[in-house]
Amino acid sequence: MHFDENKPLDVVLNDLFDHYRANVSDVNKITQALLDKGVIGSQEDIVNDHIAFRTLGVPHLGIKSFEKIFLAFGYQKRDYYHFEGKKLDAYWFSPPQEGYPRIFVSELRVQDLSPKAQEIIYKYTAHITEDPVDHINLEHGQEVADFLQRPLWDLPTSEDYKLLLEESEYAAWVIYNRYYLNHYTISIHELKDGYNTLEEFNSFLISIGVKLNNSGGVIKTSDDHLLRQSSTVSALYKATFADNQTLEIAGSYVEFAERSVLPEFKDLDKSEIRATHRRDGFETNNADKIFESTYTTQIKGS
Ligand code: OOG
Ligand code: NI
Repeated sequence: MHFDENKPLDVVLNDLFDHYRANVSDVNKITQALLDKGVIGSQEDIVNDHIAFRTLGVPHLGIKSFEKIFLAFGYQKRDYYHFEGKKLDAYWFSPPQEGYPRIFVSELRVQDLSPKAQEIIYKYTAHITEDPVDHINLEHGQEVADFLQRPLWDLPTSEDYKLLLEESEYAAWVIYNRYYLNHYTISIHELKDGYNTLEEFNSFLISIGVKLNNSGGVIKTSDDHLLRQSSTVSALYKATFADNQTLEIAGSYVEFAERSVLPEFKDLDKSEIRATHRRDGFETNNADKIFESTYTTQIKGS
């Protein structure tokens, strides 16, 4: 994906992707292998199904604050999802026009954590008493892009990080990685024959040595069978903490989505099928397992 840079949203999406690609080696590895095999002619041929962000459910840092950016860019807030065991809430946002990715934003239910975990999260975030987003000019793409790379709170100590990790892997991820882009998602159904089903695409990924999340099975399938998703497992990154300790921790990952044509459009000719004819939105049970792409159980497991 690459946008023309004439709109603030284009600048933001390009900048997010550039930083993400520079950090997550699986992104270039997969793109290069697709180029080498002639599946795509350039990186721009990859259709980005959605991008995802994680937030903390404390005043001024949750979805209600974060969403202002994308609502200003014309995104629409859609369905709500709840993840009881993981103590998360989420919404997805549909793009202002075709060709732009959906956005999935989740939020940690901080009030449901232990007093100790809450105390750690508030230690880093209590100084934020206004929505940080309110202080940026949303008409200025580069300003928004820079904001999304700027830490809003201090680096945690390794001790705080480890305490959070024991109780909520998601909490530990956000306290270190902040609003950093969590993943982008390759639309598998847009690729050419031989690569446009998740079974075929996953064999290709395995053949180039990419490790896949196997929580609940490698392919996560929605109840209506129309949305199928897989994802890589995050690499481990050497991270330096406020106390100068270093730990190997999870970063971002890559996702793959296959959206089938809705039953009412099943008789359309292949050449007539557009994005609007396919299954939209997300699925709680798929998402629940995809979150684990940054969890120690997936990273350390075989
Ligand atoms: C998001 C996990 C859910 C999806 O497409 O359902 C998800 C996350 O790991 O933050 O990406
Ligand atoms: Ni996703």
